Amino acid sequence: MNYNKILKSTKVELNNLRLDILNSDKFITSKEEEEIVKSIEEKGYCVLESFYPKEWCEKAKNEIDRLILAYNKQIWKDEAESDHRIFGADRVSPFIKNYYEDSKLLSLLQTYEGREVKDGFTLGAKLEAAEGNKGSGGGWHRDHPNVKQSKSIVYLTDVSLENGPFQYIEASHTSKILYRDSFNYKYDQFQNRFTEEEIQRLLDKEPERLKTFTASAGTVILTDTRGIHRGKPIEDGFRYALTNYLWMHSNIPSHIAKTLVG
Ligand SMILES: O=C(O)CCC(=O)C(=O)O
Repeated sequence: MNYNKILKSTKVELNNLRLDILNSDKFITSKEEEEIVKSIEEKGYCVLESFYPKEWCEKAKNEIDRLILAYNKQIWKDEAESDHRIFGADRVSPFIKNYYEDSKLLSLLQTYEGREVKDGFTLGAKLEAAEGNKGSGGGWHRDHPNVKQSKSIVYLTDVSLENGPFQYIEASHTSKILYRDSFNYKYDQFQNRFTEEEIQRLLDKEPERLKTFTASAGTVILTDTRGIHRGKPIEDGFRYALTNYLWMHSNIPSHIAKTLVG
């Protein structure tokens, strides 16, 4: 057993708890916001339908296409050449910067984390159906085993079961459930990548915890990607999305900062 890791993780957990208690209603301005934050706390996500209009989505989608050409050498692609990622699209597109700065989304996620945003960026991504793709994010994973990671994802195109929807294992972001699941389904509590078989073990017993977010363009998903998630492998067509990655407890880690365009 790695006692150092456990000690460090316990400290982080206690600090999370302290911030949750101290700041639970710091940025809340309405009952509606309270309900949204509660949903993220309990389930790990909240869906905001028709958050942006279709014309806005079309413009943002065109911006992604423009950036893919303009920053061709700097965009990240997976092995199957399905996932095209512009890390830091907000740095090179004023239109996308408006999404990064959306005050309502920022306020909700700040409230959820109990502190203010320190650093972050917008990922602009185009997914295309391609043989052997693993889906957005490269399969089931959590971004961190013991630190919250707030993200807001907006679909810019309609997303059906075939277009690589975001998927989430409900409530897998809370410490209590994380420890319970790792005991019940025999994986390490610090593990952040999961095989299909490991996830299937959980889903065989608790199939209702698999959430698949099919939705129309303009839908926003607020989520804590400390929970287990992935983009379902894309079978048909394409999916365009913008994702805000927010850090409240540190700056953007250096290995990610290196990938930002511009
Ligand atoms: O875009 C998605 O559906 C999921 C992306 C993801 O899991 C990631 O980038 O960590």
